[in-house]
Amino acid sequence: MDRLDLYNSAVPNARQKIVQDMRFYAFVHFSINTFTNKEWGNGKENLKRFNPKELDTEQWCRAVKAAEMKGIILTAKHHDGFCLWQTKTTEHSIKNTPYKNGKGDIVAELAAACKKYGLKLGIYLSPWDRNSPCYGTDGYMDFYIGQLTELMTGYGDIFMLWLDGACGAHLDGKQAQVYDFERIYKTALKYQPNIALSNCAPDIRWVGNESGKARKSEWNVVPKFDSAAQNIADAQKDGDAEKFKKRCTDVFLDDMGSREFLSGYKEFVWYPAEVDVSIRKGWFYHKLQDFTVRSVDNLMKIYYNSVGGNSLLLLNIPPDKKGLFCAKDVKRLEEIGQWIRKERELKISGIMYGYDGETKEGFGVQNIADGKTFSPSSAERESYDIVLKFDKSAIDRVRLSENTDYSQRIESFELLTDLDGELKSLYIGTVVGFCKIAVFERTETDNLILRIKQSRKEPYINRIEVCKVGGYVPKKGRQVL
Ligand code: FUL
Repeated sequence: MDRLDLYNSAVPNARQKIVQDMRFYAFVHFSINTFTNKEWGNGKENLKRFNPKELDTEQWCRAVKAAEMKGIILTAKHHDGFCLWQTKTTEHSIKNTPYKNGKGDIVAELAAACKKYGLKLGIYLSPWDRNSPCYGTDGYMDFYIGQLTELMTGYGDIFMLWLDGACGAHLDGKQAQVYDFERIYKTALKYQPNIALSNCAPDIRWVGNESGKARKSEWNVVPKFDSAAQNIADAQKDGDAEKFKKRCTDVFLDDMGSREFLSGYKEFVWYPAEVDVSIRKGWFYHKLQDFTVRSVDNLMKIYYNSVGGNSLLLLNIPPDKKGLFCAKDVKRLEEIGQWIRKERELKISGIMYGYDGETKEGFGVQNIADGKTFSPSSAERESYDIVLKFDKSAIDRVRLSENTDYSQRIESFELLTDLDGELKSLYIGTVVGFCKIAVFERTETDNLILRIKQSRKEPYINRIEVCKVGGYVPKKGRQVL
């Protein structure tokens, strides 16, 4: 096996593929912090304050669906240790609040609403727990696994377990916990075989910031770093940002997967990036931050940068004290959803010609978009051209995907068009992966050439969609050559 075959042998597992197909999903930070106006609670809060009188998980689902997101991850327990479900593991839970006279269960309410609206449910269960007396002792893992088991067995299918690495045990004068991550993963997978493990976990990689930025070239095939999860968690323990950066250089590197970078390593894994960001300044709701709700342009820029740049997008919307998403946030979600849907409707049909110029039967533009894979008739060559012909239209974007069962192979590509015998370059790109959206200058034409200039052996494309103008163009999001 040569080096390129070795890289190409890293492919997504079934659980990663489910999330890759979802691409865009929501985070909901809701807890006692919502009522105390904090981002990090200390675990000593008076639970009588928790009483979301109009809580409506269906309202959350409608808004999330309107934005074309495919699931919701709920903070079942944040760092303060307060549990939103009827747990047997602690008294620090919803049963000791006035909400529904202690009989409420917000995980159950959200699970039912997600089912009704066709959304997937994910769970955030903070490893760091500022309330549990056993945190930092040998007994804590049993306690945590007990909570995880309740959540994994009582609420139907869970698509993702989100393991936050944040920890400030020193703030409470406590010993930092050494987590048994293997045990956590095993427990989750035992009850939820389709669950993807994210953040301090092996399936989905934290992109390395919370501001909505993916790298210019986001690779899925990266070196197998040693116990990355524990590294991240350990590094966050003492809250020293510089130390944190040094200890988990892997998630902060600009280049995690180019051919040059990979040449220094021996083992490789499929590890797609997830961009987590809040629609507002904080992760939790604070009235004073109502003015910080991101603009449509900012959200669409994040969308094109992440979903359009081979990454997953996890967008947080925090409910207020009533237990509802605010009108402003709901409006934004509707607006971005409209743009996302509109782009899909602008897809042009036409005929596709293969690398050797021949028309591939059954591989019209439509068909390739339906998930069939276009593979080359002859293996290795200098560059691979695919030509699309369609009725003359003004176009300004192309949506591409590789069939990731063959790994992520494309390293460099260009979009061109033949204008009366003259080739005009429209876009110059690097990676494609499971989703690339290339937005370029409006051009009137009846053809498009996808030229794959460098790839790790022959590329396997399963989507080329040319779109007419009319889709969203972020202020700084169009490549002008
Ligand atoms: C961080 C946490 O400390 C924040 O409160 C939030 O949950 C964010 C998603 O992750 O590490």
